[in-house]
Amino acid sequence: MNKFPENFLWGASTSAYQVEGGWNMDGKEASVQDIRPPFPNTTDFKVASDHYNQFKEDVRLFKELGLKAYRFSIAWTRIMPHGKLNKQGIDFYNELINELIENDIEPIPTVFHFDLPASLHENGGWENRKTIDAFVQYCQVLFDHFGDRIKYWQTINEQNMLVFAGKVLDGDKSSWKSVFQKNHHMLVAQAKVMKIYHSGNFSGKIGPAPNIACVYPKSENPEDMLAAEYMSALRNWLFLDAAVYGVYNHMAMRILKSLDAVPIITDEDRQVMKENTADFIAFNYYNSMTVSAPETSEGKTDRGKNQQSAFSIPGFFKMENNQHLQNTVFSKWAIDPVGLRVTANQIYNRYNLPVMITENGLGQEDILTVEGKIHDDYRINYLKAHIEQMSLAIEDGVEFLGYCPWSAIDLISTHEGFRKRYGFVYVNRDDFDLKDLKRYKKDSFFWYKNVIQKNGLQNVGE
Ligand code: BGP
Repeated sequence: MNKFPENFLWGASTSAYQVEGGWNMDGKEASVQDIRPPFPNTTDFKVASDHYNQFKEDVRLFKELGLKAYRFSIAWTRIMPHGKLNKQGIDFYNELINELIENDIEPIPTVFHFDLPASLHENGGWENRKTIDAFVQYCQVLFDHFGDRIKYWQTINEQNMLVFAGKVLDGDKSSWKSVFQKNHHMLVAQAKVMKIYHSGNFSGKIGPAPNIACVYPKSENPEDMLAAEYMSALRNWLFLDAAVYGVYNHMAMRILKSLDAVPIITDEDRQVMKENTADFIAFNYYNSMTVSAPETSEGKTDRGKNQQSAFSIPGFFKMENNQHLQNTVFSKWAIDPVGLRVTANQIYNRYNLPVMITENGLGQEDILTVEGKIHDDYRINYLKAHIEQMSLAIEDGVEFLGYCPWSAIDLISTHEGFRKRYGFVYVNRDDFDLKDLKRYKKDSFFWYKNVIQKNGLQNVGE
């Protein structure tokens, strides 16, 4: 059980708005996350884990954990507040990147993770084509300032979930028609950014970071299989086919037609997408989906409840529970480590590009004992089972670059507050009491450190 390449990037993940805090410090503009009301019984993102102020201490902990990579996101609102370059924003990420490199940790940035600048949002956000230009301009600044040190860039985090679960992720409740137009603009923006990256003098790779989940048919009924293929086309392949082949997936397009949601696509858009494609695929994996064929093509369509929940499209597929799988405590997401192996193989089959897992993890409430310990064996079990399946996928032949579970340190969940924790490092605060924000190492910290040291699970002794 030790099938990991020598240079495998054992890492961990965060995103800017969920971990940094400092929401209006040093010239930062508010993002959509800062201006929306918090969910009931949760906190806002204004302080988060205070990583903006404590990043040096955090990187020291990441070093102690043995991380070979740290996947984080850059806040657009720090770099280009109101469209103007902000030196303090550049300085912050320069310092973070340099600190990581000095500690032998590969910095793996995502350029956009759910935190659109409020000023762009007020001008129509992604529905406005001008946001494409703003994004390209912002990314050019990133490449110019950090491109000399970055080997792996990710464009947009979970673009597919912004489409299907926007209500929860960035407050977007718009119609299918409008959301697929936004989606199209993001795809064009991504292609343009890959273009400027590839035409610059950079030696790194760039790729998308969608949330990909294999979809099972509820039964062996061929109609259920067809339903699963439709959901996969819409939820998964639409986004990766666009990023890797530069085209719209035909089955997804069939669904968009039936939803009256086909976007306006210009000839120039088609060309830029076709000519500028990804070098590798980062993907987030938390769970799998199960669907059946709907009895009727009538009924209400709804965008997903949250990013890991299934959804139904009348006439194409209907969400189902999978009786073979257990669910997480929060949100009842199906826990499916084998699904990770299936998903990784499906991606590699279709695209034949190296892959990296940029999120995978278990959100649960943790208890800090009086001795300052956190016994999170549930998290260890979850991660261990997924790492096992990843090693089997590598044995199958999938070219894996790395694994960055969510999350390096406790941070705020997208919609379930601070009490839903994912980190290897505990942050001492609650939803409404900031306490001392002190860091504690969880049991999973010591366990993962051992996995990294051994380059896999062999001899770890669990
Ligand atoms: C992914 C997002 C992350 C993260 C994670 C866990 O979809 O990319 O930002 O939050 O899900 O989800 P949650 O925070 O809802 O528990």
